[in-house]
Amino acid sequence: MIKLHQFARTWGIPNLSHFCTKLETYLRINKLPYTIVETLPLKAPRGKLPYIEDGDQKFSDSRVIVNYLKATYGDNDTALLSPEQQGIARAYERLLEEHLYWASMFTRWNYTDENWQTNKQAIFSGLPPVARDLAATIYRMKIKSQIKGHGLGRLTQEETFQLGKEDIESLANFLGTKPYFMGKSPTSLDASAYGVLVNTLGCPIESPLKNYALGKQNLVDYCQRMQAEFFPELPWGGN
Ligand SMILES: N[C@@H](CCC(=O)N[C@@H](CS)C(=O)NCC(=O)O)C(=O)O
Repeated sequence: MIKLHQFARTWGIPNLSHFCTKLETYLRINKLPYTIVETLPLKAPRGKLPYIEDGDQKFSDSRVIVNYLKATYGDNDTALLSPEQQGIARAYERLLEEHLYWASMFTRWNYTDENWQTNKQAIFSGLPPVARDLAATIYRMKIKSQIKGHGLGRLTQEETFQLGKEDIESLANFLGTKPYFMGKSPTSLDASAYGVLVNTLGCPIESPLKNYALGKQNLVDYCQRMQAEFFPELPWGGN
């Protein structure tokens, strides 16, 4: 059976990591059995979570993992979507994972002290006190430098939130009244979308980005529906 290595559950959502939530949602949408191994990124093959073990093989990076799972266990997206729709889905996946994700990371690692404490507690509380503070300080420096490396971290807060809000508006407009992002059936875009959106509007990290997303009722309803359908054991807390 597939072993999914990811952060421990917290905040009443599948995972505090956008990408761990994405991958677990993908597994559930596609009814692929798995077990969870709770861990931290230090132990991951590329230093990032999630990663999986399948038999004696290890795969890391959710995009590489999803490609492997599609090639090995079947690709519902290709069956459900035209080439044009596949192109649109890919573009939105990248918007979520390569842009909105970084604005969301900014709110956790480099915005208010309150958010930082919430984030730190959720990720590092399992470690002994000295190791916890040291690991948190080192990781904070590392992630801040990643956000800067991406480019978003070089903008002002106002500019960062404005760009994140543009992503959210585009997502809300594209979803419209559809049940899933690509129509009547869930696809891998929904795994990405729910992973990033629930980690923006459904977690206890406060910011103008969260407030803006909470103002898009179709996105809130979507996250609630996705969680009820694929994670029925996690009642919606709406943090
Ligand atoms: N592109 C990767 C991104 C994974 C990622 O950034 N994971 C974060 C948690 S959300 C992580 O483990 N970060 C630790 C680090 O960068 O040191 C994927 O799709 O899996």
